[in-house]
Amino acid sequence: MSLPSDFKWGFATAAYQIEGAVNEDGRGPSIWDTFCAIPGKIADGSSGAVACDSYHRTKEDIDLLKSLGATAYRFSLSWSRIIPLGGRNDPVNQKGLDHYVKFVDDLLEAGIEPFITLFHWDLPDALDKRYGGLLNKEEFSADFENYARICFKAIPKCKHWITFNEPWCSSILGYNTGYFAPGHTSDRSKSPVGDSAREPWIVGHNFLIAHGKAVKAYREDFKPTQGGEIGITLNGDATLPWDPEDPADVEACDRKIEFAISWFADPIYFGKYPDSMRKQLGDRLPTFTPEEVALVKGSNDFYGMNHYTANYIKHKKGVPPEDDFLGNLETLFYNKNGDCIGPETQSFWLRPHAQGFRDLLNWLSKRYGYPKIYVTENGTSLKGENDMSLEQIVEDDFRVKYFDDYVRAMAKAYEEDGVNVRGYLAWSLMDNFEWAEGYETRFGVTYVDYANDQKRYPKKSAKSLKPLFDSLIKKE
Ligand code: NCW
Repeated sequence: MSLPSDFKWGFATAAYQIEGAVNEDGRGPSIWDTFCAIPGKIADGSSGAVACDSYHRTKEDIDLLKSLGATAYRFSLSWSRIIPLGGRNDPVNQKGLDHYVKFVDDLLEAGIEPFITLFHWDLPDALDKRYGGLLNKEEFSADFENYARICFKAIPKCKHWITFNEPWCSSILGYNTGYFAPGHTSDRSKSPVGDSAREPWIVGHNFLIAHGKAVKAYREDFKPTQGGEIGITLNGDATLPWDPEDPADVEACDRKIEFAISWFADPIYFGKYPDSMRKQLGDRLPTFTPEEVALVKGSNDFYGMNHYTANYIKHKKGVPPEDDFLGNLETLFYNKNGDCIGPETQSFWLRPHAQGFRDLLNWLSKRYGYPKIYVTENGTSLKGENDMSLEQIVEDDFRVKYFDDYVRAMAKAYEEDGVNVRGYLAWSLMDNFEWAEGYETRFGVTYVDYANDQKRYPKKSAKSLKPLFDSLIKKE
């Protein structure tokens, strides 16, 4: 079992989850600032207003990364720090941009390669209010391209760009279930525009067009001189049939992945949506114009994979409701024989099952022709961690085992299955604002004491990754 000699590994975070300083140096509000202010939306009533205070602690964070041996760090830029009102005719906030330029310089000086995510869910609020934000294809994609160009130009030293993080989450959780910002649901008493049978598919389409435009801009105007690479990060769970003897359940396993991953990846690799989605959604799923196909098809230099969990899949009989987004199936943690997929965590959607990681790496590789893959997120929360003493928290053997199992499954996929995986970023460098779950769920390899000046305490898992990767990465 091994990994290639140029394999990069490290940790990942996102701006709104760690930075805090939401009113400083000219930053404008994002849809998450607005969403957090609505009572009942965040489990503990919190927000990212202070978070880990990373905006003020860049040196401390880089020292931490260095001490853990990381060779790469994935973080996101806050669009509303760089362009507070978001749009292509709105002013650029030089202070916000300079913050990231310096951060990248400091990372490189520490020998850590930056992987920059341009968008990790925190759309400038002004764009949502001005023209409906992600729902407006022409405006959103033009504004995103403009924002991306400003970042490419200002940060030529970054060689790995990710356009969007998990567009599935922004589309489905933001425009169907209402669990994430901007919180649209079908319930028109709660959302004036809410139409969860259509909006998520429109938003997904608009992400693809905006991705295509940013990639085209990068390839034409920046890549020739900067020599970097660009891709998108998609999330998706591994699937196992609830009843392996039932062909309908077996078929539903692929459909589940198609509705999560291929929704975005098929247009990027093949120029069209999956047949299973078209069949169920009909004309509620937008169609690509020939110009859009040309823009989107072939627009990944690498595939960014976020992966956490697996599910047993049971086909549902009958016609699915119009607002179904899973593909007419149920996701379960137990199968027909009562076997459990994996132990509980603090996240209702996450149960470790490392073999699923290897299986999904293979599924993606076969479908998309063995693309270069960066695992841009992988990690776990831990049941009850928030209620433990500090002494117990830092002894996070559960998380150590999670990383050990998952990283070894990935190394097997590379060595034995020919999967072209080239990097791994563990989620997350530190505990942070876990969106609708607030601060109650901790994903960090570093404990953050929010009540005491955001002091950081590396857990056992933080220190477990360097020896693990040292033992797996081939020496030159
Ligand atoms: S919440 C979420 N996550 C976590 C988050 O911290 C990170 O920013 C994201 O990239 C860890 O990785 C991603 N994913 C959303 C999962 C929610 C699933 C809900 C399904 C309901 C149908």
